[in-house]
Amino acid sequence: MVSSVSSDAHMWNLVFLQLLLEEAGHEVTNVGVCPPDGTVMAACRGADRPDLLVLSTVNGHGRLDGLRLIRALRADPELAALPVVIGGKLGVRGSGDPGVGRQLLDAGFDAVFAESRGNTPERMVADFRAFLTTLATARTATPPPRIPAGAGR
Ligand code: B12
Repeated sequence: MVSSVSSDAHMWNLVFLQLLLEEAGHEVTNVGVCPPDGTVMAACRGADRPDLLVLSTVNGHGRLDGLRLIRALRADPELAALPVVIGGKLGVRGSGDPGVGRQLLDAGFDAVFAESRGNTPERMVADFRAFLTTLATARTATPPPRIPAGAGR
């Protein structure tokens, strides 16, 4: 699932990520721009629960919006373990604020892809693809749930 954050009206970053994920063979729901936190959370619940929530934001308020949303997600028992990443231009300086990534990871994101002078979009995308591979490997490596002795007889 791909989504923006509540303050962010930029759309092409979402379209870009949707196409990137679809080209890699994933089915993608695009929640769209400026979604209230509750809309993102509702989209992730129940039968529609995604394997991964990818947040993208470029207006510079990603740190604030991202922190608020990840805290709400991690505080919700149903969504606390959902894999969630965030990426884009996360600070108002465009080139990135030092420390933003660490703060977002500490708050509960599984990965942060922040554009900065040393981290070009090309490199972010390469890192994101590597993350997807790691996530898929971890999922297939997880042993199936153990069936209690005597069950199903
Ligand atoms: C088009 C545009 C707009 C349009 C958006 C229209 C629309 N429907 O999308 C409009 C006019 C509405 C707009 C408004 C604003 N904008 Co504007 N906008 C742009 C612009 C020119 C292009 C954005 C774009 O479409 N890029 C194409 C997409 C495909 O690329 P991208 O967004 O850069 O994303 C890439 C990477 O960041 C990365 N990526 C992004 N997300 C993620 C997530 C993950 C997980 C990964 C791995 C990678 C990744 O991958 C993408 C492809 O490489 C940029 C400047 C620029 N040249 O980038 C400014 C820009 C993003 N805007 C900016 C600003 C400040 C604003 C406003 C606040 C301006 C204002 N004062 O009103 C408002 C904010 C409105 C809001 N509520 O969000 C700034 C943000 C600065 C910052 N972060 O420090 C920019 C960078 C301009 C600038 N240089 O100052 N904007």
